[in-house]
Amino acid sequence: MNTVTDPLGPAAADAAPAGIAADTAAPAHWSREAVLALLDLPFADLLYRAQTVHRQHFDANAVQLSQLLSIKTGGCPEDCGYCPQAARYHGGVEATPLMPLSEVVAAATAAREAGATRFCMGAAWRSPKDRDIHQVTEMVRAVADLGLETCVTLGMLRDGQAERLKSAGLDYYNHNLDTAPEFYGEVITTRDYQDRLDTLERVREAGINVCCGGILGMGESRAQRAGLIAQLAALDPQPESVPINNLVRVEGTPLAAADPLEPLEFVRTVAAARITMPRSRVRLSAGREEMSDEMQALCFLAGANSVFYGEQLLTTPNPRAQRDRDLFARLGMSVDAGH
Ligand code: SAM
Ligand code: DTB
Ligand code: SF4
Repeated sequence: MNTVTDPLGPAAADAAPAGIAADTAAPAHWSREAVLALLDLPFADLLYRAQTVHRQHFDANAVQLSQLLSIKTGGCPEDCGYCPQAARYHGGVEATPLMPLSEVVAAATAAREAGATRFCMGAAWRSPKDRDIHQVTEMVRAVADLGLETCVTLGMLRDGQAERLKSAGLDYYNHNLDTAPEFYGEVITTRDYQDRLDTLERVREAGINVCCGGILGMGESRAQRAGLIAQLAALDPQPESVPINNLVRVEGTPLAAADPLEPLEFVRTVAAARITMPRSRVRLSAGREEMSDEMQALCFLAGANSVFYGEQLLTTPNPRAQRDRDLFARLGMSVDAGH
């Protein structure tokens, strides 16, 4: 089978490395074992396969840019072990009330001018109150009026709240599964996996696009990374956006001293996300500030085709826009409008 001389050329889609099924033979349902078998592949075989799948569904040289804004910061009652916004830890984040609409519009306007196409507003809530939803719907309308795609991440939703967001024109709701089910309780105890799945179901039923991913580098095993990817790929329909975060280790949080994930292991997991969710936007998310340009380039080769853009994530730093633009130029990548 290994007769293709240019593995990234157009013929690549016709051939797969020896012993690996072509994409057309990919299982409709990805078991955790099947995902683990991907993660266990020789690195070049895994990346070849991810890049092949990527090219079947996307322009491999284009990246979509989403910009984050924390509209309500800190003071959160939850105990997510990674999060600087949990009130019970001392993550150095000052709690602020919900941001006024005018400041949100100013930030979204600046994001659009810098080249972002999606604007994602995050709130440090366990779940929003109905009056919070009212204020967020005004933000969604105003951001949509600027011609940006809209995304919010507000925590768990109750019946009817997703519908109100949809009516305001919301395009995406971000709600992460974060890790494998059996590792979840090691990181978060104030809600369970089923709570997350229930909110995802409400979002889906309201007709909003789903943005759902996880965090790597929290001390999970490779098998547990496979468990996360298998859970994400089993969502039916699959999430339109899949953010893959590398843990930002924030002083004061329980995970501040977690061992950093080996960079190639992160790249492998991005490749597994691409192969198992071929039509999803796979977003290289938190943790880019500490990644080398070379590691990011490998993530794009593995099928990542979106990033969080702008110098701030929610409360922690992100690469400056100019560094990103320089990197995209060096890689010959263009910015695409996304979908
Ligand atoms: N409070 C809402 C919730 O948890 O669903 C929305 C905001 S929350 C900050 C959004 C996501 O950010 C979390 O689900 C988690 O995946 C990610 N996140 C938070 N802190 C992080 C960190 N230190 N490193 C990487 N990702 C992080
Ligand atoms: C996602 O998966 N990552 C983003 C977004 N969705 C909301 C958040 C990353 C937060 C990183 C830590 C911080 O800046 O507070
Ligand atoms: Fe609260 Fe969300 Fe942070 Fe968890 S991740 S502590 S729910 S803001």
